[in-house]
Amino acid sequence: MDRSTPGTLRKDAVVTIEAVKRALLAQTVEVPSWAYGNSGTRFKVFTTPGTPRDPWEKIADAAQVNAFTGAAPRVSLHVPWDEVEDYDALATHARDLGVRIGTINSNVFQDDDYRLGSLANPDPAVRAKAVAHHLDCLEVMRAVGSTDLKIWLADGTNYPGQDSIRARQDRIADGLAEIYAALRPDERILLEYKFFEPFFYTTDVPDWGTSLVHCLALGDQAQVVLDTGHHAPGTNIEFIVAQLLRLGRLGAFDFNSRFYADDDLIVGAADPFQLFRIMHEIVGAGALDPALGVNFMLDQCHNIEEKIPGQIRSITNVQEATAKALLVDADALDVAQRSGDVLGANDVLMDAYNTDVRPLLAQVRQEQGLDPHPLRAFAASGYADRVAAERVGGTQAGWGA
Ligand code: LRH
Ligand code: MN
Ligand code: MN
Repeated sequence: MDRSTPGTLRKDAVVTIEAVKRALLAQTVEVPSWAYGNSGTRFKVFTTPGTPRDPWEKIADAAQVNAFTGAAPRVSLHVPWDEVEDYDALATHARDLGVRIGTINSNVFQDDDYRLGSLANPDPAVRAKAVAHHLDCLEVMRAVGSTDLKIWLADGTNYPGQDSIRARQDRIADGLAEIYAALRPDERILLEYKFFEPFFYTTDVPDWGTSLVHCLALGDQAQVVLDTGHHAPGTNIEFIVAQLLRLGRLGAFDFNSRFYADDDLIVGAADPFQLFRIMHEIVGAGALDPALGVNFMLDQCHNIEEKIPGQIRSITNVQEATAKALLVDADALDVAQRSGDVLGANDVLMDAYNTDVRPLLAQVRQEQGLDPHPLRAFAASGYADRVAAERVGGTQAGWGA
């Protein structure tokens, strides 16, 4: 796309802008149920008025995020944090509020039995318990009409020699294979990695390479989850995105942002340029298209800020990064890259990044019949005051409880 002035949208580039708008309209982001609960650090959990008391209320809050952004139609659940008697009824409740239940997250990190790990545990009885939990999660998944099971294994060791690194990999491979064998053809395992925490010497699935190795061994229905906060500082995340996309193994993102480690802050808050670079790889690979199967999820906590506005801001941050990535002049970039025009290529990218896309997104929302300013509209809706009056004794977001 030509530009008359750098950083502004050319008025006659109508076709391109229409295509960008269509892509933005089609983009959806999945929100996590746990973002609506109180959370904090091991030092203090701060509560906010009106915090949901159960999964039903968490879904109601998530539906508000969808109502004001038009872009958050799915909610991830975490089991057992979101355990209910009747999952069918929970799915109906979600649908009644205009959303649906998305990815089911297993939890094998909050039970005393998992002190030495879950699927990697040296005790076969504990490993069997961890496999059984995942099979239960598959049942939840089916009851709510979802097809994705996300697995994050907190397994690891704290001291050299504590356990065999190789044996633990073998145990994880065996456990995952048991879970994978129970999948139906339209279902997926999404395997997340994280470089450290809660263990500090070895982590059993610490990086995308290890996750990929396990996914490749399992089969096509196993893909990698990239949580943006789960890397060592300085890691080039867009490189990982590009590589996993090449291999057709990028299953999903857990979006959040970080200044230090797994901070779980609002996506795009710490490093909007990194989020743009990630979305540039996504757009370049055509992976905004849902057919490629990349699920854009948030995995965040709102320790001190209001939760629903925090989620709304997260969605708009993803949309802004996506809009900028869609504005990259792919032809000009290609020409510059092929001719070895280092600064020219960089200029094409930066020109898109430096474009103010907020008016464009406001227009897209207006055309959807939404308020162009979701945060302001939510604040004016009175929902926060209403639930603060109605709900007494909100729960925590699972961990730190
Ligand atoms: C682990 C993690 C994983 C969990 C979530 C609560 O740090 O990113 O995705 O399920 O946090
Ligand atoms: Mn995560
Ligand atoms: Mn995390």
